[in-house]
Amino acid sequence: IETKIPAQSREVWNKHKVQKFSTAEEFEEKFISHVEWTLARSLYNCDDIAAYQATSQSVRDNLVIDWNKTQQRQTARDGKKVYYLSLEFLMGRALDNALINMRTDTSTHDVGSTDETLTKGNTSREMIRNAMKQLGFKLEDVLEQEPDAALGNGGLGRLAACFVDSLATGNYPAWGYGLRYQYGIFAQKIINGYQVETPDYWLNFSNPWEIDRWEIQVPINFYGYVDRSDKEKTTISPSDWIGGERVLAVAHDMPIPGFKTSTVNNLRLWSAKPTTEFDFAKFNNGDYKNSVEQQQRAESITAVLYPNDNFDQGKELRLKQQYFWCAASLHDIVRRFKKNKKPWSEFPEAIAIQLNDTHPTLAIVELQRILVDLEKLEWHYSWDIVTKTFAYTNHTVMQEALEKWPVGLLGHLLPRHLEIIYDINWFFLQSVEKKFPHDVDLLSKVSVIEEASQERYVRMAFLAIIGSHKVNGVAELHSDLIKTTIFQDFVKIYGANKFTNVTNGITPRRWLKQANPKLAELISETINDPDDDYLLDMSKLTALSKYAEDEAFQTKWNDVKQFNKLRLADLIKHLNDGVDIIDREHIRNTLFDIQVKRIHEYKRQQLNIFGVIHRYLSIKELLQSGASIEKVAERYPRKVSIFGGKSAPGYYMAKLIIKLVNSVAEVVNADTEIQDLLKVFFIPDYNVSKAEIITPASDLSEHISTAGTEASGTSNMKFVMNGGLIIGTVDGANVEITREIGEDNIFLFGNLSENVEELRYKHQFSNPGLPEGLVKVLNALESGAFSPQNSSEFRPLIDSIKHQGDYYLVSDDFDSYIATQDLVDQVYHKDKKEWLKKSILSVANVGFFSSDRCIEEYAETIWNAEPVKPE
Ligand code: Z16
Repeated sequence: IETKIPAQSREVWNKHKVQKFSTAEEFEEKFISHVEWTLARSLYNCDDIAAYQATSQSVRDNLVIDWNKTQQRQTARDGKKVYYLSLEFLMGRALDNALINMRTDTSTHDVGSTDETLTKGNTSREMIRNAMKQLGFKLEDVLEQEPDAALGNGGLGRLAACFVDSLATGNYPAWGYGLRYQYGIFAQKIINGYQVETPDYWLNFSNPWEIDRWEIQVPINFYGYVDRSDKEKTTISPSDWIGGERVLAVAHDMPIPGFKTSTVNNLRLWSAKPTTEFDFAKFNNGDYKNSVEQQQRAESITAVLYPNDNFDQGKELRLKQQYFWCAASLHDIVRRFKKNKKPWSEFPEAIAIQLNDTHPTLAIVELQRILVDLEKLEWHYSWDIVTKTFAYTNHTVMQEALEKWPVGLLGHLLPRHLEIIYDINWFFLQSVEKKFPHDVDLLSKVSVIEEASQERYVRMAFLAIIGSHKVNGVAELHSDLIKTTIFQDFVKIYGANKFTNVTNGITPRRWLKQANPKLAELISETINDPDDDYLLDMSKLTALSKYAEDEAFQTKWNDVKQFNKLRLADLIKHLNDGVDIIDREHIRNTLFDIQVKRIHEYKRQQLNIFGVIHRYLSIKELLQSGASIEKVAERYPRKVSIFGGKSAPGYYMAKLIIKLVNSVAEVVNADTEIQDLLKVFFIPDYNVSKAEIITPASDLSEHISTAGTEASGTSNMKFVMNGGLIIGTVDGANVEITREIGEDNIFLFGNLSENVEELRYKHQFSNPGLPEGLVKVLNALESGAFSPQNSSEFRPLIDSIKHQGDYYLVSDDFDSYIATQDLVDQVYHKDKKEWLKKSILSVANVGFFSSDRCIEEYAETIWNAEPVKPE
């Protein structure tokens, strides 16, 4: 590797080579120097926040050393590099994760923990815990100071975060590319039962995890026009795209440590800033204010994350974000490639780019533009390089989520790119015409340009398919569905091999070891794996199976669950202004039933809350008929129903569902007659760090989307990994979870995806009569039982079922849902041993859902990339 430093100076550099801290002593020294020098504070004003900053800076110093070495190694080894383009990275907190992944493993097992809630065997984390104690701090309190990096909406963003963890753990030379939003997903407040959004200004305190690369600046252009006035010219040059607006993309890097490896990968996030060339024309005209406003416009590009999950809002600023990020990333990738002076034909052997949904589809167009306009390569030669480089992951079949941009808008913002899109489409349609002559219908169906209405649109998913060599869905059912529905014509054109499945996964480091230290400890002890190697090879968990019916083991297993339920009860009490709604006495015999995810009609939180209302009405009925509370408890044993999740700010129905949950909670929790048989709670501001407390505490979690609508779901995997059972529909990854853990260990219900279309069709003509139980629920709602001030408040929820075709099939699945919930009660309360057996067997067989497996599949079947292992 080249360097500008003269050879004779190297000795000096080597003599003063920086070193990682590896003992408690060395850490303490670092910590104090960061308090004094980096923070300019001292012993006298070092609070928990300062301690968090100093600890993070110290840990980061270690990571940066490995980061540098990793980058040098990966460059020297010259293997295929993988770039994961995602508009969202829902990282959560970094410090605890870094402590777990780092495992300096230098201080040989200095256990000395007084707090048994933490696991042993994790040397570096333990070492730091003890060192912090020496310094006068409690690690757990310090960890709580870190704000979540919430640069994502839900599943898609969290998936990207799990992927970068697994990429580093698997030693893949891989970078993530994204945007450094100043505001992450909004913080959710619940006021009078309604969601209220407040801004998440997460960079309020300096962020110790980012390394600002002010020297890496990429100019990005918008608007203007393509100058074709010179009739002599046969090609277009970048300089022919003139006028318009110019901003700079600045790089910020976050180190991504792998688990039990010194590989530290890079997550590069771009922020927008104005160009340094001051607008002299305006300035000289005395229009200083206007000139400054122009500059501020630049920064607005990376100001805020769009808060929609599974919905395309079609805003110009969003398109601007997408191009800004694609262009900056592509420029960066190409710059690094060119350093090697390889021929362009080798680009696809050197680089794989994965598109996380259609959000980065413009990267395809941008690379084609770079090759054709800048590098002056022939069109088809270029296009061959492009399609060999890219692969596209689809995450949804829902129409309202599929991105399409008005041609006018795209052409206004990116005039040259629209031309290239037209050319791509032209050559594509020619090839289709050749294969299927005179099939005009087919041509219009697969055209990148939709011309159905007055307004013409660019269909981004079609462009992504055409520009990629592989397209994958995220669970088997979903991957089958895209082949038979939204992309069926492309299967006809390209053949079925272009379309493949890679079932999603989650990182067991964060979602087991970090979130559930108690369970991790019990596992490592039971399967005799003191170094937690099972976190790298989850098939080791199958060794738990033989204890599934072992009573002593079941008791320990149950104790862990009890501990985690108490931990959640504490959180809920804290979030409920210190008022405890959960009966601590009976927590062991109270079923924790949890649904936490984005609020969306297709995810059917309304079915869940209708079920809760049904249970409440049934309890009341029994009591009114004279049954004793003990008798009622036999039929409806203790349950706490827990909800959490954000609604898109403009999503009326989702917001109404949140209000309904809170209204039901208010009535049910205040009803002393039912005693503690039923409680309902909505956890405000569900996020990654809350998920780490919530997930381990579930007895049962709900994954009850209308069949065929949830592409995969990933929280289902997290709950199973933490010994929770699932009630779910035959949808997304629930299907493979059933296959892996066994159908005896999951509570499935509801109609199958193959029948959805027909059921929907039927609703349009007749009202087949709603199930009796649901009618009771809707009547109660209509009567204002849960909205005394405004009895028509929940009318739209009722109408969507009764009068608007019940698109999400709540009425069709209602009875089967209630019956299955009854079955859940039966097992949980009448046969706890059976329940525990199911729980243990679930964890024993959850290994498939590690994102390590998932990344390996991408590497082998899509990227053709290999790990670069540290010596
Ligand atoms: C998203 O979170 C998902 C899909 C999508 O098109 C857009 C967003 Cl922001 C989710 C899916 O809904 C979910 O089923 C899946 O598990 C997740 O992406 C990761 O693949």
